[in-house]
Amino acid sequence: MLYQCNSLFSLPNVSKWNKNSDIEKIYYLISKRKSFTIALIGGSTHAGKTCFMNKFLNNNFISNCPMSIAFDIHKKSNVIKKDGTTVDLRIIDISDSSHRNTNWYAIYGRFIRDGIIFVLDITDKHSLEQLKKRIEEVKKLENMNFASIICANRCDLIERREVTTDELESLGLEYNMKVFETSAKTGENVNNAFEELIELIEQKINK
Ligand SMILES: Nc1nc2c(ncn2[C@@H]2O[C@H](COP(=O)(O)OP(=O)(O)OP(=O)(O)O)[C@@H](O)[C@H]2O)c(=O)[nH]1
Ligand SMILES: [Mg+2]
Repeated sequence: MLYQCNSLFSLPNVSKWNKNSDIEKIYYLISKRKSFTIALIGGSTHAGKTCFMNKFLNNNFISNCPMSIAFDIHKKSNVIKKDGTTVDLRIIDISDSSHRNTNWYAIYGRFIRDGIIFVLDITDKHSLEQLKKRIEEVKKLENMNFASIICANRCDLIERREVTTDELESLGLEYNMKVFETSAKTGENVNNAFEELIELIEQKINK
């Protein structure tokens, strides 16, 4: 039983355990277990949010991904952080169609907890403009204490690129966010983006 728990929770410092009973050890592990909720918000339909998330979760690419409806919630346990410890993630994939409801935040805002990945489509200029609007909407929230990054997705489609590196740099500066050029197809920067966001969330929490 305890052996199973060790492997499930994989906490590094076992010397700190209360040695009274196995049950206490299990409670200790559970209390130390971290879980973050991350929302994916896009600048346009087909920006690649679902594919991006799927690459991170399952390391595969869906070439004919159906358009999302409303939202999906996915979970990934024991994600290894830069420091070698682990965290559980809940990822909320909010479909682009959700934003057509002008009151989208009232519906989906409660899902936005610890972090946001704003995703734009590098092959569509409109996606950049639209993403700025989304960021502005989120910024208006009274309790905007989320860590956030921007992912400029579809960077493998070099010949179709409409958003330049300079525009991405200005976007990052304007909103004070790190920008990653990502590809849900090749996997470029997908894990790096999640790793970075986890680190930013922890920095906010420990402030
Ligand atoms: N080449 C390439 N194609 C991608 C990439 N990401 C997504 N796609 C393609 O774009 C299509 C749409 O991607 P989705 O992940 O469904 O887009 P979405 O942002 O979830 O769209 P909504 O669900 O409508 O909000 C997919 O069918 C993929 O084929 C990428 O990084 N590179
Ligand atoms: Mg989707």
